[in-house]
Amino acid sequence: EELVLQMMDDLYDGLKEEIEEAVEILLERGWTPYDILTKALVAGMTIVGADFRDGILFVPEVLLAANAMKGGMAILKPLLVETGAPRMGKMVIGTVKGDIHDIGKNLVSMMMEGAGFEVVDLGINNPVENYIDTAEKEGADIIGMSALLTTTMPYMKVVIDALKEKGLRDKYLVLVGGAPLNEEFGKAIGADAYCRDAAVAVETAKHMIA
Ligand code: B1M
Repeated sequence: EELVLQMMDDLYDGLKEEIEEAVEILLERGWTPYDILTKALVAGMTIVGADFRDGILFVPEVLLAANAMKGGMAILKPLLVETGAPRMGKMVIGTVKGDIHDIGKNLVSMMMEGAGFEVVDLGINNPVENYIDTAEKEGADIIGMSALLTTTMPYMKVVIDALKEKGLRDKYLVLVGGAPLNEEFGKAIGADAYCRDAAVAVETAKHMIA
């Protein structure tokens, strides 16, 4: 669809209002929120990511793109987070210490809420205590961690090791995700599962909680 290609351009150029308008138009045309999210917004951000990696785009431009993406996500959020779904369990989720990427985490939060999970979002740059203290205080079932940097993903093991030390590891389902991770890494650090994307996070949580 032509509008989707236009959205990819607009996301690339960080045009928030244009993105918001296009999201509204696709909704009117009967697109599902999930398809808009994955086929337009996430697909567009993948192109931004490739050019960022290749030194064609720089941080200020990527920030604008991220901001435009968030504008689109804000419209989709209430639609993805439909009320009335049965309560499935509670998840504490955050991006790990040293890492400020939050778009993927926000997406996981939204989709988990949409699937009926209660979500406590810790935001970015979280030390061990934030995860453990909040999970304990909130009576959570799941701890979710996100990392987008190869330099911050090892911190997930620090959190899991701290859970083990405190004798709390088995109390929680620990799910991890983020672009640089893989199945093998998830196993190596002792997580219950690596989640490739937000949909997999929802399916995994449903499957393992039930
Ligand atoms: Co950054 N950045 N960035 N960045 N950035 C990456 C990650 C990078 C791969 C770009 C590149 O070089 N190609 C690269 C990392 C390289 C590496 O580690 N090997 C990188 C770098 C280097 C950096 C800086 C160091 C750049 C600098 O300053 N020189 C810096 C680091 C700052 C820090 O964190 N300390 C930095 C900064 C930034 C911005 C601030 C400009 C911005 C972030 C804005 C924001 O998040 N609010 C940014 C962005 C936007 C990106 C890219 C382009 C896009 C990330 C994104 O939002 N993707 C990214 C390139 C890329 O990933 N291709 C890049 C869309 C999102 C929907 O996908 O986050 O993967 P993702 O989430 C998916 C899944 O991974 C999964 O589900 C999500 C949805 O399906 N998932 C989970 C994620 N978390 C999960 C948690 C779960 C489950 C599933 O828990 C249960």
